[in-house]
Order: sequence, then structure tokens, then C-alpha cells
Amino acid sequence: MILARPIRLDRDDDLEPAWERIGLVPAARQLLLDSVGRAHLLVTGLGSAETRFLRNLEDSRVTVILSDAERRPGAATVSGTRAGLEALARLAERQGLTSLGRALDAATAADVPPDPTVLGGRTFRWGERTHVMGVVNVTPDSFSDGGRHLELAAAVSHALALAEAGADLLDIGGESTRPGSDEVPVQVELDRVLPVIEAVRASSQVPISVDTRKAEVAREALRAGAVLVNDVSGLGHDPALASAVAGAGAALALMHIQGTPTTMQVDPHYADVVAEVVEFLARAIDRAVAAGVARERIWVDPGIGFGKTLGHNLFLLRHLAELRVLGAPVLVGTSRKRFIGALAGERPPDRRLEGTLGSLAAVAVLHGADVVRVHDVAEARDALVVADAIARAREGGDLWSPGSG
Ligand code: HH2
Repeated sequence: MILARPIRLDRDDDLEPAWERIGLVPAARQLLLDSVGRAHLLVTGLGSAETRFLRNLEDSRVTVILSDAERRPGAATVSGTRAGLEALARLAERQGLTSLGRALDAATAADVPPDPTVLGGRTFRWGERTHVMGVVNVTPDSFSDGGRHLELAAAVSHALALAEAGADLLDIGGESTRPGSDEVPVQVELDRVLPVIEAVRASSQVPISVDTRKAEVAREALRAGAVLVNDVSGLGHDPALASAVAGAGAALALMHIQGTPTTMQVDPHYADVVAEVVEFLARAIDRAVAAGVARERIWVDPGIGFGKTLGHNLFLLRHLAELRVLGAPVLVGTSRKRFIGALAGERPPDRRLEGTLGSLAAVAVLHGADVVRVHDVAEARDALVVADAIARAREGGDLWSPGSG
């Protein structure tokens, strides 16, 4: 698969204020964004036709550095202005290299937020702030809160407390997928999640997601009032899941996993973790769309801790914004995970809150995630409101104010 990833992308919301600062009118600013703003892309998966095309390119707006043909064939970095990269994409398409054209377009548009998602009557506008998905584990064995919300009343009151604390949506799950866990039978999962979904639906407007890998559970949960299915197997577990989602017109979060929960942490290995995660998710999106799920209702998630070492998790978080080439809202779950415990002195799950908040702030400032999946909603909201405000700060004094003349 040809994949172009933005290694660096001049952001419009960094450049534009500076042009405002020096008094340029909006039309001039727009022109400059195309002709001065630059992107550096890493392109992989090139065949011989694309490599030849890039080698022969003559355009002063674009710089191509081809990989070592012996040691690392089929890769390049491509740097240039937005207008130059757009022209390159059109030229590639005219020469029949449509995959390359599409990959370049996706990478240069990676800073454009996806279209809003309407879920259960609420509109999620991406790019404005980081949204919070609260975790409700109706399980005896989840890694951080197993057994605490297994009873119906405890699960419902926990869910409502998370909604009250400001969760934008709730993710209700009846099967732990922690490392080493085994699959739970469909009926057990149904018995755990359905009554909770029904009770939460009856007393709150908060949109509900169901965390399941199984079509049967998804179908019943959607019937009971869930509006999103969160599949940690990225459609790898149950081939019928996508059509269950499509049939209900629901949304679908696709997560990357290497292996299965039972074995995933035995020996995770990647040649290029970001490329492999993006390619897995791109294929999962294609399968979901082929089964009838609306493309604009699909979210993606790199699956932190799901078949990854500490180093893989950190690299993925650092490079999370590259998942934006998929054109879908990005969901990420770091909450209380083992990599946080490992970094903060081998802490157990119930002492990983501060480390979790550190990860959320980092992700927000790196413009990495649209939604974070967390156990501690109130604390996450506080951390994110600060991190989001810093990431979007625009008040540099009178000369930086729009329309200051
Ligand atoms: N992590 C867990 C479960 N579901 N879904 C998405 N989309 N992303 C994640 O990172 C993710 C997820 C694991 O956390 P938790 O639900 O607390 O644990 P357990 O699987 O043990 O129930």
C-alpha cells in the first residue's frame, strides 16, 4: 500500500496569525498558505513506476529524496509547498498513478479536521477540543477496575456519574481485553451490558458506545440504545460485525491490534509501527465501507497496549497526528495502562492517574487525538481544558487580534 505520512506540516493556525500580525488581508493570507506553507512527507510502498515518476520530477516547489534502492527500496521523502504537492498529486493521477496521488492528497490535508460526527443527537465538532469517552467496564476482571461495576446498580450509577462529570460519550463493555484475557461467551456479555445500556439510556442523554468485538452483542446493544460500536479487533474478530453496524446506521470505532488479547503481549514486533498501524486501519475502513458503514461515521484508534512494547506505544503517541491521513476522527486510550505504570516507577493501575493526565496533555498539545478514552472523566476534563487552551492560544496582544487594523 502506498502511504504518505506528514512528518512535518506547517499548520495554518500557526502561519495565519503571523500574517495577521503583519497586517495582510485574508485573500493574501490564503494565497500564501498555498505557496509558502510547507509539508515534509514520508512516502512508503512505492512501486517501480512511482519511483521512476518521482525520480524524473522537475518542479522547483517540490524536493524528492529517494530511498537507497538496494537497502530500502520503494520509499522517499517529499517536501514542498501545498500548491507544489497538490500539483504533484494531479500529475501523478494524470500518469495513472492514482494511489500515489491519493496518498499525497491525504497527507497534505492531514491538518484539516474530519467532518463532524452526529451521535445520539449530539454533534461532535472535531478540531475544537479533545472529547472525552468515559469507560464503564461491566466485568469481573478488567485490568484497572474489574469487579467494581459488575452489579447493575453499581455500573449504572458509575456511568451516570461519569456523564455528570462531563463525559462526551460512555463506552460500556462486558469483556476485558487486557493482555492474556480469554474470550467471554456472547450471552454473558449480553447479560452484562444490555441492562446497563437500557438503564443509562432511560436516564441520560449521553451517547453510548458499546465496547465489543461481536456482531450479536453489537446488534443487541444498538437496539438497546447504543449509537457507536467500539471494536478493539478492528473487524478482525467477527466478520459480521460491520454489517451489524451498517444495518443500524451506527458509528464504528476501529482499533488496531497485533494478534489477539490472549497472546498480543508475548512478542510484539513491527518493522515500521506507524505504517503498519495506518495500513491495518485503512484496510479495516475499506472493509467497513464495503459492508455498508458510512465512511464519515468511522473512527480510528492505534490501540495503545494492544500488541505493543513500551517503545511502540510511545512512538505511536508521538506520531499520532500521522493517523490523520485516514481522514477519520482519532480515538486513543492511554488511561491507567501498563506503559504509564512502567514509566512512573512500576505503579499499579490505581496509582496511574497522574501519569495518565500527562499522556492526555501531551496528546492534546501534539494535536493527536479527537477523543480520549478514560476511566477518570472529571480529572481528564480538567487536564484537557488546560492542554487544549494552550494548544490553541491566539491572544498575543493587540497586534495579534483578528481585525485589529
Ligand atoms: N482499551 C481498552 C479497552 N477498549 N477501546 C479502544 N477503542 N481503545 C483502547 O485503547 C481500549 C479500548 C482496555 O482498557 P479497559 O477497558 O479499562 O480494560 P479491560 O480491557 O481490561 O476491560
